[in-house]
Amino acid sequence: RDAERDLPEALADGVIEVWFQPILHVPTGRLAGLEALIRWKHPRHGWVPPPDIIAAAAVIGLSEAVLRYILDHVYRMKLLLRERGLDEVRIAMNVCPRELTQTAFEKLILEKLDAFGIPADGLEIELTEDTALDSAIASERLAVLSRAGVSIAIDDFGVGYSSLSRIRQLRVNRVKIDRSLVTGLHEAGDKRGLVQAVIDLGKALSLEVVAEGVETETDLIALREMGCPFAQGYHLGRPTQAATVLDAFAPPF
Ligand code: G
Ligand code: G
Ligand code: MN
Ligand code: NA
Repeated sequence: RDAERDLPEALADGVIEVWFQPILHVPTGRLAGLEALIRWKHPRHGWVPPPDIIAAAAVIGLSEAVLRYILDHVYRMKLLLRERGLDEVRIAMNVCPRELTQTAFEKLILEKLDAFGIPADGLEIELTEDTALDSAIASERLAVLSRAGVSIAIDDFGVGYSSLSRIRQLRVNRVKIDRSLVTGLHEAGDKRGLVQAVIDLGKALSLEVVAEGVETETDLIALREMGCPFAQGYHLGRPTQAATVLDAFAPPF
């Protein structure tokens, strides 16, 4: 496939970008975090879906190179946030099961945290699927990161396989409620019950809860009433380039 053939050059030329989407603290509306999302606009085929980029990298043996690339962008953004007094804004990056088992990703992450002088709790790992977390090697690697202080989040929570015992075993700090349960929340009674249950679960287990897929003000108001601590979605900010996010949330003074 073209994506595979053109990936090395796209990495070398910096054509691949890392964009960021804001995560807001619901009670105050303040910026609490950013989710890093890889973006590649191929000159002929247009936007390449992120999972295809990750899969292409694995096929041609560039998984580690892509991970390093994303980490460099994430850590550079952390430094920019620090310059603007936003040290407490945590950056989350997505990690899929294959990355967990096939690359020495915990070493890479910790090495680079050190090199950039960034505290481990400034970074979060979003586990995009939990299927491979059965593997001992994946949980051991996550445990290494967790012990170092890196935050662990379960993505797409509520539609996957994550059990409560798994959450404890993996030392999860945060759950992100899947957007299919959140979008249109105000008009659907059943969704509201599920979302409220996760919010309450978070309080009971000291887990941070993020509602994803907040697309309207009415959904945001409903979440605020329900006591949801964090939210993310197009209504609060779309994924954009680093400079755009900084202009919106951390303007120079
Ligand atoms: O950003 P977008 O909506 O196109 O993302 C589609 C999917 O790709 C999401 O599930 C997201 O978690 C995943 N994704 C985005 N960026 C990355 C990345 O850098 N690494 C991994 N493993 N997945 C990513
Ligand atoms: O699977 P994951 O949650 O990592 O997917 C993240 C992707 O979801 C982001 O890259 C973004 O493109 C998409 N996304 C973020 N907010 C919204 C939203 O409010 N609505 C929709 N439809 N997609 C969103
Ligand atoms: Mn995610
Ligand atoms: Na998600």
